[in-house]
Amino acid sequence: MNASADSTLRVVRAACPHDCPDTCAMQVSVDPATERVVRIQGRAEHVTTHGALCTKVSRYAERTYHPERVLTPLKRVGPKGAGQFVPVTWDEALADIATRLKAIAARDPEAILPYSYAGTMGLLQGESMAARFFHRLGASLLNRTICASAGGDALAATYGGKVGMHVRHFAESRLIVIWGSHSIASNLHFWTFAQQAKRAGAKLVCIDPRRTETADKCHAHLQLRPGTDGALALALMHELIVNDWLDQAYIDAHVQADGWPALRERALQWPPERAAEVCGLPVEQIRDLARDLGTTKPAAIRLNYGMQRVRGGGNAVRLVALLPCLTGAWRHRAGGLLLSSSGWFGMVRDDAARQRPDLLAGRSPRTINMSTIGDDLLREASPDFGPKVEALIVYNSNPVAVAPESPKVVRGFARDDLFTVVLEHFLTDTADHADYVLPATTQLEHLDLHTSYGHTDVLLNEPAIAPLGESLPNTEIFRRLAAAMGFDEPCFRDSDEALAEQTLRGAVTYEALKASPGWMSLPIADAPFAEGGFPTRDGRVQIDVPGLGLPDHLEPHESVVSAPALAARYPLAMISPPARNFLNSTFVNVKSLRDIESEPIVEVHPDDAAARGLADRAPVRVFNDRGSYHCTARVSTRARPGVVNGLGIWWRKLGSHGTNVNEVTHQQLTDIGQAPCFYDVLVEVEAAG
Ligand SMILES: Nc1nc2c(c(=O)[nH]1)N[C@H]1C(S)=C(S)[C@@H](COP(=O)(O)OP(=O)(O)OC[C@H]3O[C@@H](n4cnc5c(=O)[nH]c(N)nc54)[C@H](O)[C@@H]3O)O[C@H]1N2
Ligand SMILES: Nc1nc2c(c(=O)[nH]1)N[C@H]1C(S)=C(S)[C@@H](COP(=O)(O)OP(=O)(O)OC[C@H]3O[C@@H](n4cnc5c(=O)[nH]c(N)nc54)[C@H](O)[C@@H]3O)O[C@H]1N2
Ligand SMILES: [Mo]
Repeated sequence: MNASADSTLRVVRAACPHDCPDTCAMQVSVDPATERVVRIQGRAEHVTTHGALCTKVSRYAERTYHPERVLTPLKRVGPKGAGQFVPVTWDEALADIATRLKAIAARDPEAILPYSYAGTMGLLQGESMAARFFHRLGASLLNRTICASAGGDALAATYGGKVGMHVRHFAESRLIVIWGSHSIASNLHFWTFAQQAKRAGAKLVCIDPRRTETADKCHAHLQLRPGTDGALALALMHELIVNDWLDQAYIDAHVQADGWPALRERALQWPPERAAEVCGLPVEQIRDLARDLGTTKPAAIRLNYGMQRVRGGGNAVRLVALLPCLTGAWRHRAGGLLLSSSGWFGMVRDDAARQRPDLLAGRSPRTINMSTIGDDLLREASPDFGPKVEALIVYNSNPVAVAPESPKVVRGFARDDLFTVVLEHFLTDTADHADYVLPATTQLEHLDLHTSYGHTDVLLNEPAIAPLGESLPNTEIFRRLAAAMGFDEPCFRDSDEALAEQTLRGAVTYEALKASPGWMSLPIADAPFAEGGFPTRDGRVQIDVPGLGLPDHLEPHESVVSAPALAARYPLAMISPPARNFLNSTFVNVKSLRDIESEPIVEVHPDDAAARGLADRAPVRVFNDRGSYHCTARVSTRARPGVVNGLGIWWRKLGSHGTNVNEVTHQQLTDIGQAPCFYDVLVEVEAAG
């Protein structure tokens, strides 16, 4: 882009890197006299961004220029976890790391484990050079399940891919069901379209155990018991069937023919009275929602990942995803469902060229599930497990804060016989446990390409400024590590530009993207499934799936129904959705944002607080057999009776008593996708001195 007309500032095309469905198009203004970023704004012409950024990212420069940025390689000098380091040169750090990794790899490369998630969603600074490095090494593979694999795999099992409605068409819906999403906090740019629809007369319904600010602004709020969405979906199907609100022609043409009769029988066992009991909802609310879904056109569901962090999360997503197929809502472009749009990008992404799985050269290393890192770091070698984990290389993630059952994660990271390297911007709880911390660049300092899981545009992020201090892009750190290890394949010398060229193909190439305003849209029909054509083998929506069977409601792992003895000791269900001004554990150390959140809190319903003698704003301890989380009680009807909301995800060291909400979560997995069950937890709360 050219310098803007009214000033001497240099304006650079950028993309928000964060793990959020919105993936905003941004422009970064740099003062050429000082080479400092002075402003970050949303691009007005980008349809979903429409010129607006969230509070967090409009302060991204505060994060980049934060006085506590790690700007040189650091070597640990104190005990693990103490955060005591001295600066070292890149040469010294890389040589020592390579020596340690070579010694382990000579015994067994699978004793080395990468650990990464979506600190940046960038295709280059995520899994590109890093993936090549670990493939060439033959390190253990990581199953990246921590967020979305229950719902994502369930959606793919049903529709054939992670595909759905265009987010912009929600503006034309007459009914919007916001299901397991606090959109104002975590999908703000969808909320804009929902508000447009509301102003045009649409009805908005929220399904969430917490009375969020989003729920406050909807016409109806079904405040169900956590982990009971599958039961609700079955009762909705029951009503669609008995009231003849099905679109039989759509079902006959586009729904798996031998799956529907069996599911129909199952749904007929779920009259609204039964679901009302299981979900803890008034039966009228279920009937009303069924009537709305069955009789309003176009009707759209914004499903989100909040409802799949429970044992039955995968099955529940399958059931919810079937609803718009039974009513034929897909016939209209403003009808249907959106959980994720990430599957559409397969048409332009060449992941094999970017990640080079061929470098495994016939080896098939074991896979470790990132969601059980607490247990897996504490495991000894065994025939089932393979070698003990001896080295861990962490990038784009803060597992000590975000992984479930953190007392075990901390013990694992504190192991003296574990060699840990962390690529980071800051000394997070995880970096504090590293042998080496390597300084990484932020989004303002590196090149990247972005796809999205909430819209269907590919975005370009050009570096606005040079790397601060001695920081380097993840790609360059892995390039240098590869050289230090003696990996001499030419692909380890590919520049970021070359990686960008190799990553895209077909309708969106890097060349074309560079010539664009900063984003390009995928060619996808307005109403993609109006005439069926789901990306399944036969083009039909799948109900009875090999290996999964028919979808059903599953009780949570930890509930009064499934675990009555445990519930007698720990009677409160706990969910831990994000605090609005943090992005998972990112931004907790940005003071202006932390000041808005003020302190770690747990919301407790007035009845539950009274029963325990808890006063509003009193210090409390949230606990179970796994750990104890110290925070402040907010006595509030934002919590449902019997459910407490521990808003996440604080850095342990910035929280109370060095704890956060993952002290009490567990490592049991979901029904589909081997994901964590962060919102399927029993606890007790007591006043703390
Ligand atoms: N501000 C902000 N935005 C974010 C994030 C953030 O940390 N902060 N995180 C980003 C990431 S990584 C993700 S994955 C997405 C997450 O965003 P979402 O997919 O929307 O998921 P959550 O925020 O986990 O939960 C959304 C809502 O689901 C509710 N919920 C909890 N349990 C249940 C249940 O059993 N049933 C139902 N129906 N609802 C339930 C929660 O109370 C919460 O209000 O947001 C992204 N955007
Ligand atoms: N109790 C509870 N726990 C949860 C959740 C919950 O709702 N409740 N949500 C879960 C979900 S949905 C998710 S997605 C996970 C998120 O877990 P993570 O993916 O670990 O996300 P963050 O906590 O944001 O940590 C990302 C880190 O990456 C770093 N980073 C960012 N960009 C770069 C870069 O370019 N290079 C390098 N080297 N580092 C970078 C940031 O500084 C930050 O410390 O947490 C999960 N944990
Ligand atoms: Mo996530």
